[in-house]
Amino acid sequence: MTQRTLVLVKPDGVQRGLTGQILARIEAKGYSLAELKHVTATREVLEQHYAEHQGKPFFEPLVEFMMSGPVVAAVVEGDRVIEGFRSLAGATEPTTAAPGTIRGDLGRDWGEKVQKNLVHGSDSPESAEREIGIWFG
Ligand code: IDP
Ligand code: MG
Repeated sequence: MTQRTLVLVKPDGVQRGLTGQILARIEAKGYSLAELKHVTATREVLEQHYAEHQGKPFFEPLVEFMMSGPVVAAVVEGDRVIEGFRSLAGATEPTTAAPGTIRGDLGRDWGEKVQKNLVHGSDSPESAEREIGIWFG
C-alpha cells in the first residue's frame, strides 16, 4: 500500500510566497498531492499536533508562530514518502540544513525563540496517520 505523510507549509512559507516552490519540489520528486487545503490553525489543533513538544522552551513560541497566519496542509503520497519528504525538507535548523533541501535553500535563522523552517513533515507511519487525522479528520 502506498504510504502517506502530512506536510505543512508553515506560516513563514506561505507569507514569503514560497508555497508554489515547495509544492513543486514535492511533485518534481514524483510524489502526489492527495489532499490540499489553506487553513489558519487553532491552538487546539496545534496542541494536538505538537503534543510531543509540550513543556519544551520553544513550545509556546512554536504554537504562536504556527497560529500567526495561514498554513497549507497536504497529504502527500508515494512509496517511502515519509522518509523521502524528511530528506527533501532537510534538518530542523535552516542555517545548517544541507543546500539542496527546502530548509537549506529557502530558510535562514531570524534570531527568534522558534525556528521558522518553512515546512513540517511527519516522522513515522504512526505520526503520519495521527497527524492526517488531526488536520483532515
Ligand atoms: P522537525 O520539524 O524537524 O521534525 P521537531 O524537533 O519535531 O523538528 O520540532 C518541531 C518544530 O519546533 C521545528 O520544526 C521547529 O520549528 C521548532 N523547533 C524545534 N527545536 C527547536 C529549538 O531547539 N529551538 C527553536 N525551535 C525549535
Ligand atoms: Mg517533528
